[in-house]
Amino acid sequence: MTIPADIAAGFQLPRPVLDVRRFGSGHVNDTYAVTTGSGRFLLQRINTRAFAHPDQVMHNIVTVTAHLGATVTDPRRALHLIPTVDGGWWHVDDAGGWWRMYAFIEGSAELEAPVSPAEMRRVGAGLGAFLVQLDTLPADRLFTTIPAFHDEPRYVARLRAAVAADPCGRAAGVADEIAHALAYETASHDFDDPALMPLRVTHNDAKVANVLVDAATGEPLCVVDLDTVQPGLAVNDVGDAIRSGAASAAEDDPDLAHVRFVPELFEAFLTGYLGACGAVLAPGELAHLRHGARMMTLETSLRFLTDHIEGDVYYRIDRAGHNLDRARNQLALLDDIQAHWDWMGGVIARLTDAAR
Ligand code: GN1
Ligand code: MG
Repeated sequence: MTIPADIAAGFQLPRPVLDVRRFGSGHVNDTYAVTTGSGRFLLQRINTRAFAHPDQVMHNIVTVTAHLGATVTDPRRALHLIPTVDGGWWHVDDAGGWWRMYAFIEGSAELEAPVSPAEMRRVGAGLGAFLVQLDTLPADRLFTTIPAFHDEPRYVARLRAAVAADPCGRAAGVADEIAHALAYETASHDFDDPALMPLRVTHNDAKVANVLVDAATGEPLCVVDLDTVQPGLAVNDVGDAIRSGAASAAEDDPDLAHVRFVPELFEAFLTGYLGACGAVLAPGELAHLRHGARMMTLETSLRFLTDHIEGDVYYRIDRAGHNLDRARNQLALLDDIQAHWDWMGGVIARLTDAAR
């Protein structure tokens, strides 16, 4: 059994370590807050089921944090890795677990739906600034640590394979949800053509909770949870922010009467985002912003539903049926995004004209 307090001792920390406790809301990695005599730190175990090459994940994080750190003077505006006692960036425990540590960003807050329009505009500004900062880091400097991570036709195929294998006998009970998700199969091909948009260094898990804001002023501080940073499409980051932030409820709210797409939050996000990075985006990216929202909501629908059918093997769950609740919630949001399709196009045309 690995004790996080022992692991913490493997990093270059001020002594003594006073307290180690679970922290945060991630579904994949394990995160702990480590309190020392002078300052707090964030200790994380990388989930090697999700990330088969943790050394490549760490290469990407070291590269990106160094690039971001070089452009900011306020330490709260970039993540800082803490080296191990022997000068590396990660510690492998006796059980083969991979651990890394960051300085804790004090006085920060993590947002979760429902957020306010002012908050959503700041999330947009924070994510747009992140894109601008990383525009000067060539995507081929990073490894693709999760191949085909946002390849929706592959997630459609995986859902079909899970239904065919049906390892837990759950498929018949979710026939309606399966049909609902598969009704969006055509949309899953929206980004099949690689010439549509440039590959950039993108976050790939850009939900609003991953844009830390100042707890006192609400200003965006820093984009966190960099494990999935790899070559990708900017519009998928836009889509993740919209599905997680322009929604009236958290992604696992089981009461579907709560789940709505919130038009003013979509507009607030894009106002902040395009204000920060509109000048840097390519025409193909500007043309596919709303497709990103549909694509990422479809993706979470497919992945949560597949995980439910496969027996909850990927996402951490806190209750029976949690992944099914998540899937139903995201499908309801997907329908409401689709219902606003033309409206979204009008808003994007207006905002991109204004940015020109
Ligand atoms: C996972 O672990 P967390 O919460 O950062 C997942 C994302 C999903 C998200 C849904 C590596 O992110 O892709 O969008 O859950 N990360 C991975 O909340 O699979
Ligand atoms: Mg993540």
